[in-house]
Parts: sequence; structure tokens; C-alpha cells
Amino acid sequence: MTQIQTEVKRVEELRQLLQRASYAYYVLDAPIMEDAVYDKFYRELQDLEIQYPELIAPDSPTQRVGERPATHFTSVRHHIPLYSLENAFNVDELQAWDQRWRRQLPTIDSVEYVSELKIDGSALALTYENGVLVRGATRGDGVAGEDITQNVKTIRSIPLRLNFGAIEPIERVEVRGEAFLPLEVFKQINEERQKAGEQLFANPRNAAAGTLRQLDSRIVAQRRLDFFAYTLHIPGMDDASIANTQWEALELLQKMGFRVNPNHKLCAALAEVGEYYEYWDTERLNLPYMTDGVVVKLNSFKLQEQLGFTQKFPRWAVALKYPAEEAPTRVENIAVNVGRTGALTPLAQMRPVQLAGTTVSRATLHNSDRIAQLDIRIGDTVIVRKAGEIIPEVVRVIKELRPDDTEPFVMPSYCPVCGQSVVRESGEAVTRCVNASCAAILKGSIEHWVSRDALDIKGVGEKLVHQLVDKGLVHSVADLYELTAEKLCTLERMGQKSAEKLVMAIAQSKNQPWSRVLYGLGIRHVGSVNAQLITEKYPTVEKLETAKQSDIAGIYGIGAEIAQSVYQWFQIEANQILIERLQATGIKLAAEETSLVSSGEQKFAGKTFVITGTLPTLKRDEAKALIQKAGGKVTDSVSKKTDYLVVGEDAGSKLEKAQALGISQMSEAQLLEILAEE
Ligand code: 0OX
Repeated sequence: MTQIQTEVKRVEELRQLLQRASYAYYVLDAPIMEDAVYDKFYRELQDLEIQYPELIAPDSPTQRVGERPATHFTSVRHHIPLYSLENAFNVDELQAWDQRWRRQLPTIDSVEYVSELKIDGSALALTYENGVLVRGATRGDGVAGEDITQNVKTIRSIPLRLNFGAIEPIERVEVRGEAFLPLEVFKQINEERQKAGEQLFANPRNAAAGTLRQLDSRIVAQRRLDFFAYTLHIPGMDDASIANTQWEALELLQKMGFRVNPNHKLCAALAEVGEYYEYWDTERLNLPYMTDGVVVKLNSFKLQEQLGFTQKFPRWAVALKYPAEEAPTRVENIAVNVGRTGALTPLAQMRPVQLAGTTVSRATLHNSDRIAQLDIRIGDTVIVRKAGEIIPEVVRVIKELRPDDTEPFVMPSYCPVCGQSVVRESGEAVTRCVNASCAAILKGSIEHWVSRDALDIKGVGEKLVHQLVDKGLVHSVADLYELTAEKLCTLERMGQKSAEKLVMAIAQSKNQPWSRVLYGLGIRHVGSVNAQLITEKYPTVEKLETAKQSDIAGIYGIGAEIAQSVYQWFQIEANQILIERLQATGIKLAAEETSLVSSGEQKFAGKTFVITGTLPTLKRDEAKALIQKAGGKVTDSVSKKTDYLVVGEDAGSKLEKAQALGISQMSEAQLLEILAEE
């Protein structure tokens, strides 16, 4: 075997191995390989693909990491339309559906039904050609959706290549299913968004749909979307008897490598469907994902075919929905909270009401636009919903029950905490207090500074922060470092020992890395991930303070909005003074280790690179610096000594020369991916 033949074989071997390991992990939930072992094989495959870019295939496990942002999604017509489902809201309506289809086929007596949980996510249509995923599309209007293939490829439980082990290879396979965000991931995303001062997703469905429509698939890759398959279309499936029933189709989907929700049930009579519905009404609250009903399908494909479709729905299926978790209650007051970013958030204080097993007495009203849109007033009877079973919100007002003397809500013109005028910038929904010394903003920013992902100061909680601010002991986070045990002892219920412990904990936080400090400053849009990206590029505060906005925006993963926010923060004099004070306390405002290479390993040691053409996000100097940080050398001209050519747009003679010399090429995305790998 020649060298290249051996490498081709190895690439194929590695892909199969990684594919099997990934399937075991993400679909079967039964890992067969240690993470470190997986990573080693993954790296080996990646290295081979860098060396032989011609071997990169669309179904390679390395293709799941996302690509550089798309400018838009193209519209694609579905090969087979995606129908929606008719709804039934109780067992009577389920029976009505059953009678309706029976009228059309009066000779049919007993039938089998398949009951499936109705996953509350976003429907996807996947196309496989010769076993390889070639397209992933959103539902859209059912006839045409958006091509989101790059995003779909980042979902680990969606196979990039079908396992045809069980059946004959098929030219084209269409699979439909539901992409969803596990509740835990949803919660985590919202926590991060809250910390970064960004608008929260109302529920996991919106978060999943929003994620799928992200133009930057690298962000999608981080969001850990999951997928349950439920429909299999194979042209000619009926006569080839690949599957004759929905039950068999679900089995086949599983064999092909898809994750199928394990809670489906074959029911011999409608009464069994009813029992299934009752059972899951409460049981579903223990599942790690959202469900909003049961989908009931006639099992036989022959019957499905005979019944066909109405304009909108299949006649052979129905969604038996659970009642939405909504309840009426009365708004007793509308309070206005001020958060650490100064944002004024109206909050409905309501007569307590039971919702999804918990008592709800407060609901966010988001902002004044939302209140105006719904016209919520004190005294109104409203419908509250526990969106995503997590954040209660007001859905609508029952105007018929409005008392006579109500007034429309008006957002205060002054901050309810400090009394200073508030501002609402044009185009923004949020009204803000911009008084840097507002006690609410101060309390919020100190709570953020001491929080787990920031300076992580144990023992300093919300209550203590309030006491410190109210007593005038702390006017800025820098003041924390001037607290003494004596000063702390003046607080209610604070003993000498606890006070000393606190002073120690605060002092220890000076050892936290620069990235945490930057995150702790609470700059809008700078969550902990962004803070890391920024501090990798700007290893000292001096460099960041003097950076141009456009340079910050050029950081991989950081957009214009974040860059503007960072840039503006450092222009404010009070913030510059804060930085000086922090510097004086000995807090780390510089990175100790400045490498993007997290393990500190010199990935490109001994390798020579040439960069050609315009790279999509990095400037030439930035790419050079990254390569050098990883131990690589960057030269200007291509020669036999060049190991890799990093290729951008409009590459000219260097590319030709590299091709002639058989030198490996890589894109900016590949370069960054290798550098970012643990
Ligand atoms: C779900 C779900 C949605 C088949 C023909 C019309 C609806 N959200 O979990 N749809 C379907 O089936 C299609 N099944 C499901 N389980």
C-alpha cells in the first residue's frame, strides 16, 4: 500500500470509530470510549485532514464544529411538504377525531395506534443522499423552509452518515423530527444571557428555534441542541416493504442511527391512548425536555395512505395537547426593579396562583413596550403562564373584567431607587437608570463581581451586599478591598471571626485571572465566554483600554455590538478611575498565560506557515500572532520548507506555488478550530 492509501484507510477507520463512539454517547446514552481517547482519535483525524484536505468529507465528524457565519439562509422547497397537526384538547375531542376518520373508512374495525410524546421544539426536515446528510431545513410554511444544513450538522444526535448496516443502501432518505433544547441547557443559556444583560428566551422552544436560525453555526455548536426523529420517508417505501407501519419506521430510524424518543407506545385501542395521555400528564414534568401533548398516529402506513391529508393536516394523526399551564389572577401592583445594568424591569405583583405545581405571585412584564402592547393595568385580571415551566409571564388581559377606575401603566421618568432621570435610547425597548452611583446598580454590580463565575468571593451574598451599600461602607467594587474586620463588625450580626474570614476571602479573590475580572466588571454583553475571548486577544488591561473598537470587533466570536459596549465602557472616566483603583489593590488585570492553546501545549512547534489572501475575520497580523503563540513560524514566501498555507479569499501565486509543491492548506476556520481545541 502506498503512503496515501494507508492514510485514506486510516481516515476512514477513524471516522467510523468516532461515529460509533458519538452514536453511543449522544444517541444511546451509553459511552463506549473515554473522552480523552475520543479526543485523541479526533485530533489524529483532524491532523490527517489538514494534511490531506482533499480527504475532508461532508460526513466527517470534524465537520460538526460550525463554519464561519452565513450572511443569510436560502429558501428551499421541501421534497415532501411538512404538514402540521390537528389539535385535540381532551379525550372527547380525540374520540371525535377517531370517529371522523372511521366515517371515511367504514369497513375498518380494530386498528393500532402509536402514541408518541409531542416534543415542544422546532421541526426539522433532513435529507440524506446515498446515506450522507446533504440538507437540513426548517419547517417554514410547510412547503418551503430555510436551508440550515451547517447548523444541523452541529447537532450531535443527528447522524452525518446513516448506518445502512441494517438495510440496503438507499439513494434518498427523508427524515423528520424535532430539534429541542434540553431544559438544563435552556436554563444555563438564560443564566448566561442574564449575566450578560441580554434579553432572556421566553421558553425552550423559542430558544431552540432562535438557535437553529443563528447565522453563526459556531454558536449553534456550543448550544447543545438535541433531536428526536419521528418520520421516515423513503421513495417507494410502501411497495418495497422496508417498513409497513409507524412502529417499524421508528425502529428503523433507530437502527439507522437516530435518537427516537423512547416513550412511544403501541396502543390496541383508543382507551389505551387515553391512559397513555393521563399517565404522561404528570410524568412528563420529570423529563429533561419540554413536551406539550401526545401525538397519536394510525400505525398502518396503508391506512395512512388511504386517508391522506386535508389542506393542512394528515387525517391519520392528531395532537392531543395538554392544557397550557396558564391560570387567571389579578394584578395587585406593578413594581419597577432596577438591575445591575440599570435596566428598569416592571414586575407584576399578583394574587398568588397555582401553576404547574408551584405558587406564582410575581411575573416579569419585560419592558414598557410589552406592557403597552398588552395594556396591563393595576387591577386587571390577567392570564399568567409558566413559559418553559421556568419564567412566569403575563400572556393577556381579560379586558371584560377590568374595573372602571384603572389607568394605563406609565414607566417612571425617574429611577425608583435613586430618583435620577432615566433614559430610553431610540430603538431600544429598555429604559435605564444611568446614574453610575445608583444604589440598585451598585448592589447589582457588586453581587455580580462576587458571583461564582466572576471573582467568586465566598460568603458575600445578596444580604451582605445590601448591608454594605446601605451602611455606606462600599461605593464601588474597589471598596471591597478596603474593608477591614473592624469595619465589618459594625454590621448587624457580624462577629469578629466571620469578619476576618470575609476579609480573607476578599483578599484571595485578587488571585483570580484577568478574564474573570473582566467578566466581573459587568460590561454589557460580556459574558464569561466573551471575557475569555477578549482577554486572550488583549492580555493586559492597558492593551484593551487603548484598543480600537474595530479591532475588538475583529476578535473571533465577538461582534460589533459587544465591541461597542466594551469600547464605550473604557471611555467613561468613572470606569477608568475604577480600573486604576483595582490596579492599586493588586487585582490581576493582565493574563499570566496568554495562549489560546489552553493546555499550554505548543501545537505548531517546528511548523512553518505562510498566510495568503484575505482571511474572513482575522487580520494577517492577528493570524500570525496566534500561530506564533502556538509555537509556529510564519514566513512570507512559500518554499519546500513551508508546512501549511493558510488560505483566504483572492489568494494568488502563493496558492499556486503551494499546490505545485503539494503543501497542505487550511482555512482560517480550521486554524482557529485547531487552536481552540482542548
Ligand atoms: C413531535 C411530533 C411532531 C407526522 C405527520 C404530521 C406530524 N413534536 O414530537 N410531529 C409528528 O408527526 C408528524 N410526530 C411527533 N412526535
